[in-house]
Amino acid sequence: MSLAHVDPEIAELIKAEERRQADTVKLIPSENYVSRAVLEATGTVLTNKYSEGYAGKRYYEGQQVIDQIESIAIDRAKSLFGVNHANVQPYSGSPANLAIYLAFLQPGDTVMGMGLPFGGHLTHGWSVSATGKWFTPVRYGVREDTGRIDMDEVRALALEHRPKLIFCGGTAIPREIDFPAFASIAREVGAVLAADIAHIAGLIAGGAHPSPVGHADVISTTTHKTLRGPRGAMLMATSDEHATALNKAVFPGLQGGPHNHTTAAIAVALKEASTPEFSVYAHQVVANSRALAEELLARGFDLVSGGTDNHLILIDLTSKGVAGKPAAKALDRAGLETNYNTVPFDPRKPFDPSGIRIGTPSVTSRGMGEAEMRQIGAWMDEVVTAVAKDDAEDVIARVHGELSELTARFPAPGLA
Ligand code: DSN
Repeated sequence: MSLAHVDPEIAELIKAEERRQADTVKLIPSENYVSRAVLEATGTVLTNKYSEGYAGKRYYEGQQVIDQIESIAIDRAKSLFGVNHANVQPYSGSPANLAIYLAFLQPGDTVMGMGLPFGGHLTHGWSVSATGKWFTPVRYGVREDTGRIDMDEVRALALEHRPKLIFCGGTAIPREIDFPAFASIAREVGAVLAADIAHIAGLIAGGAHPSPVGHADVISTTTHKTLRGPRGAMLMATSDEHATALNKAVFPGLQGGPHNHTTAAIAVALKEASTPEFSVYAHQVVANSRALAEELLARGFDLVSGGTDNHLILIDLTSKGVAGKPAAKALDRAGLETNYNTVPFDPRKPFDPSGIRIGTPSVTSRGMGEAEMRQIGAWMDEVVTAVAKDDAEDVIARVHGELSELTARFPAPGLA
């Protein structure tokens, strides 16, 4: 029986979310629209199957098909990113990063990562995360004058604290990551270097950002951001030794049965990401991000680091006289979906910070280009300026109306 028949309430809510996603200009930089093919693979009978272990060495029978699917996903990951080993089983980014700790550290060992308020991730040793509670965290940030990572500071901290593991990458970094510089520091102090490329995996796959391969010892990524796959993650390595440690950490160290429906959808997404069209997409994501940043700068917005090299823009709204949360809420009501976000050296609290974080993966998946980015920048300015004057209702209603014409012109992939 169909979903609509068995559970009309949930079926209707899923339809409502489809409509919401279609009618919204999605600017959250960690989100995207997957293709119809990825969606199809996700909703399959593969969800019925247990397959703890790895291809050829499972703890359940009936793996004739699952082994093939997982092997195809692994081969595609290896070929796309140019690595010798890939594990496609991590349930998502945080479990993938936890596996890195289990593979290479003992409780209490020192980990160095970018502080959360500067653009790092919770799992890079932030205090509220298990990684900050069970390990000894050391944090680097960005320079207050440039908004960029200071590699001299990273090196000095590494020499002082001798971490066993160093993370580079994060969740709110608008600039290119200098993988060779991180690798040189990690080698100097004998640390494992983990590149968390969750945000930029699609840009790397498409040749629009330098790759950490040849520099980082291990690479972790989610599969659902710029890579445009299902919600899932992968771990990659070049050396056999690192790969063996990661595999043991994922299973049996942290996880049970892999989510085979997700593995199949990851395989499909990796196939899509190896096409010339995806490379064009990845470069357009960056071109759109730059165009949007230019429009915002021209309209007096204060961008952390002064701009962007990738898919992401971090805006400090202090100079506009409004905090991140009311701005994000007003923008959402106008149909512009963003997330409020801490900015470096933010005097405000994380749940009511000074900034918003935006990005162009989703709007680029809809086929929008630089002209549309300039229009989006103009709408953002109108809404934020009106919120600052506490007089936003008419502007929100007007922008929402104008924006409907844009979303109708650029249908979202995967949606009806
Ligand atoms: N929650 C993700 C993001 O939005 O960047 C990171 O895990």
